Amino acid sequence: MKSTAKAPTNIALIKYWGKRDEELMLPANSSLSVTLDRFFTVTTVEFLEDATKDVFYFNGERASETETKKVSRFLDIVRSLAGSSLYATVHSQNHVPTAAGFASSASGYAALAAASAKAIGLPLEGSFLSRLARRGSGSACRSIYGGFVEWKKGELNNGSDSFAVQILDEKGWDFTILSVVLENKRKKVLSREGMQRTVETSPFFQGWLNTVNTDLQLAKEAIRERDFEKLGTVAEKNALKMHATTLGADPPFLYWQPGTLEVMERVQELRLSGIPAFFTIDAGPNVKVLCLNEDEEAVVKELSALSSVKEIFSCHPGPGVTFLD
Ligand code: 2P0
Repeated sequence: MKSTAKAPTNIALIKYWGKRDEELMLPANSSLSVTLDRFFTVTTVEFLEDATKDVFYFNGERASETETKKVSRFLDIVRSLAGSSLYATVHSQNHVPTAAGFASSASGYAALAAASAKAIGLPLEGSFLSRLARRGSGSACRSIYGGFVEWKKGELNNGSDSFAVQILDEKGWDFTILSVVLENKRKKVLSREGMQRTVETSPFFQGWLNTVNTDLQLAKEAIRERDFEKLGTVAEKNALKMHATTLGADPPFLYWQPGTLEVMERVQELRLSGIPAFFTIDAGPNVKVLCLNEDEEAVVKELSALSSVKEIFSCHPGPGVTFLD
C-alpha cells in the first residue's frame, strides 16, 4: 500500500481565475497551461494498518500541523473514494525554487493524488487522477498531463466533468518559458483568497468571463497551428485581463510590483526590436516570458540587465505525472 509519484508544475497561458464551487474546486472558466520540464514534486504515500493518524514530512522534516491538516483533508477524499479508513505516512520532496512564482500546490497535489490513488488501489487513468488532484488545488488537475493541457470547466454540479485533457504532448512543440524572479517581493494576497474576492466583489469579473472562452479558442488554434506569435499574443492579453479584475475588487489589490512593470515593458520593447517575446503573470509579482529557443540567449541577456531581476530559470514543455514505484 505504498507508491511514489513525480508531478511537474505548470504555467497557465489562459488563466483559471474564479470558482463556481469552493468546496469541489470547480472553476468559473476553462483554462489552458503548459507543463514544465524543470520543476516538480516527488511524493511517497504509504497507508498503514496500525497508524492512528496521518503523518506528513515535507522536504525531509515533519510538517506543521496546518500543512498536515491540508494533506489529511485531501487523504479523507481518497479514503472515502476507496472505502478505506487507513491513515498514511506521506513524504514529499519539492523541487521547485521557493518564491519563484510557481504554485507549489499544482505539482504538490498532482503528486499526492497520483501516489495516494495508486497506494490505495484507486483507478489510475488520467481523467480520474485529474479530477482527484483538482480537489486539492485547481491548477493541480492540469499537472497530471504533459505538454499543452486544457482544464475543461465542466457544467455539472458534482464536478464529474471538470478535469484536464491533453491537447498536444510535450514532444509536439518546443519553445522557451523563462521564469523571471524579482527582488524585493512583498507578501501577496494568496491566489485562493484573491480569486474569491474578485468573484464576489469585482464588477470586472463578468468582463473576464465574457471573453475568456474566445481567448481559449484562439490559444487552441495557435497550438494546432504551432503559431507562436498568436499564442503569445493571446496569453499576454489574457493575463492582463485577469489582473485587471483585481483592481475592481473591494478592497482592491494588485499583484504587480515596480519590477513586474519593468519586465513587461522590456518584453514589449524586445517585440518592437523584432524579437517575438510575450509575458504572462500569475498571482504574484514574478513574470514568465515566452520566447523562441533561438532567441533565448538574447532575451535572457536583456532581462538579466534589469535591476529588479534576481534570477531567471529557463523551462520547456515537459511530461506529466510519472510513477517511480
Ligand atoms: C492558473 N492560478 O491558472 C491561475 C492563474 C493563479 C493565477 O491556479 O484555490 O493554487 O488551490 O484552486 O490552483 C493558482 O491557484 O488555486 C492558479 P486553488 P490554485 O494557474
